[in-house]
Amino acid sequence: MARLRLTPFDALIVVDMQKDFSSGGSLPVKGAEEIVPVINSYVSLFREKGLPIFATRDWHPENHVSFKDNGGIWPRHCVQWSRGAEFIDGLELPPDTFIINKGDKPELEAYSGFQGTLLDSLLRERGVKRLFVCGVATDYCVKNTALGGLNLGYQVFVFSDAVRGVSPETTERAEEELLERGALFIEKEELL
Ligand code: VGL
Ligand code: ZN
Repeated sequence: MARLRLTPFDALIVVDMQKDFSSGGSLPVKGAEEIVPVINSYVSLFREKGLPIFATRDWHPENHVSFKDNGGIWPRHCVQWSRGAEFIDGLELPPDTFIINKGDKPELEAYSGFQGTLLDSLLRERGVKRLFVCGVATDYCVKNTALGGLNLGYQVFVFSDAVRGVSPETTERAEEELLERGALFIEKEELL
C-alpha cells in the first residue's frame, strides 16, 4: 500500500459530477451518486489544507456536435443552464471552488478539462504540480483530463474509490492507458 501526504503543490480536480450523469439523467453513469460522499470527503481534506479545488462541468450548447441529433454519439446531455447540467445533489463544493466549463463550443467535443479552458493557467499560477482526479466518467472525461494533465507535465493521481465509468470494457482500457502513461491510482486510506 502506498502512503502519501498532501503537499502545497496539490490540487483536487472533480470531473463532471452533474445530474445528467447520475441515475435519472440522460446519460447515467452507474454509481455516480455512490461516489458523492467519497468526493465530499476528499473535498474536505483539500479544503482543510487550503488546497485549490477545481470542478469541471460538461457545458454544451443545444446544437452541440456530440449529440445524436447533430451527428454525434451521445444523447442530449449537460445543456448549459439546464437542470441536467447542475451538480449532483449532495455534492459539497466550497464557494471558492474553481468551476471549469468545457465543451461549450457547438462544433468541438471536449472530454478533457484542459481543452479550451483556463485550467492549466489557473493551476500554473498557483504552483500546482500534482493533480488528484475524481468524478465521471473514467472512460471519457476523467481519462482525458488525467491524460491532459500528464501531457502538460503534472503528476497525476486518480482516486480509484471516487471514479465511475460508462462501460466496464472501456473503463478497464482507460485504466490501463492511464497506468501506461504514468498515472497512479490511490484511495482514501493511502492519504495521510
Ligand atoms: C462525458 C460523454 C459525453 C464525461 C461527457 O463527462 O465523461 N461523457 N460527455
Ligand atoms: Zn458531453
